[in-house]
Amino acid sequence: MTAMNNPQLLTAIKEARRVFVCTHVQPDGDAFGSALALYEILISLGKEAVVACQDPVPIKLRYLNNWDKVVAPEKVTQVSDLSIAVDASGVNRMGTCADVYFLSPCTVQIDHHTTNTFFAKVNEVDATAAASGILVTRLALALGCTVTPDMATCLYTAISSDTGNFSYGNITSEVFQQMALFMEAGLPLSDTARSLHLMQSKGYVQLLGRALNTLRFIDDGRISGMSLNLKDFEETGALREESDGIVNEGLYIGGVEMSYLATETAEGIKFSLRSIVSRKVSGVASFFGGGGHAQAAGCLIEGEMAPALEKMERAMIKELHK
Ligand SMILES: [Mn+2]
Repeated sequence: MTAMNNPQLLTAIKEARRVFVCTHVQPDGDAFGSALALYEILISLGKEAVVACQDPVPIKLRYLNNWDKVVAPEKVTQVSDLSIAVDASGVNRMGTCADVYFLSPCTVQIDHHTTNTFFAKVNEVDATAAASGILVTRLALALGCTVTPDMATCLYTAISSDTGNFSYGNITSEVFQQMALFMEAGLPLSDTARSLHLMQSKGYVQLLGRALNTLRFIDDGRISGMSLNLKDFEETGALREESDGIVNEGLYIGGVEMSYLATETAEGIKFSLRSIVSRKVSGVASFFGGGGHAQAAGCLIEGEMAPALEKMERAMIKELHK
């Protein structure tokens, strides 16, 4: 199995006494799965560690061990010898964690986004990796850490989240080699898979109902779109994070190659974009100043819903006919 080959990073960890770990805003399974696995690795090595995120841990991910130890960056008062960012492609993705991150004399990052800006002193960036969790597992192997059941649960969550439960085009044999390691470590697979992939909150199902009522097909059904307004959140009491994943429902329809979910926010209309493997939405997202992966990306378009939808649909049609 591949271990991490980055002497600078391994030395930085070995020499550090106290480590600040942070991840990106609007955190997902890869963000917290990777960050909390890293936290446990550092603790097992006898380090002091703190995990921070600008945004709270999504309710869905509160089965991860130590999720309740995650703090907001403004609560971090002590300066660490080392800062490690995971799954954050750029400084802006860290949000308010960036203020604390750069206080440390040494900065490291572990990430797999093609759009990474190499903002740290030591950059462990591998865009061929399906998840940051893959890189954290490689790190655990390089450090000779014993993978515990809790660590395996975090790392499985990271990798399963970013691979669409092992179904996207970014899968390699390494993914399954690591999965074998997690199973040997005692990963409670079916319980974790149920929490991560099958269970939905009431808020999600209520928002899904409202989003489906707006479902529209564009370009002979090759593109699908849905939208949610502020009142959908107000009237259901659903949280913003509970709309995560709704965009996938639009993609899993016969004939659809790309989908979007438009969500009204105070800043403008937020778009989540998805595509099947033979199509790309990363270009559409970056056209509007956003970013992400080839098949899963996002961006914000300022202004009202109707003109934003029009702009997005035009850009998606253009992408489809390239
Ligand atoms: Mn990721």
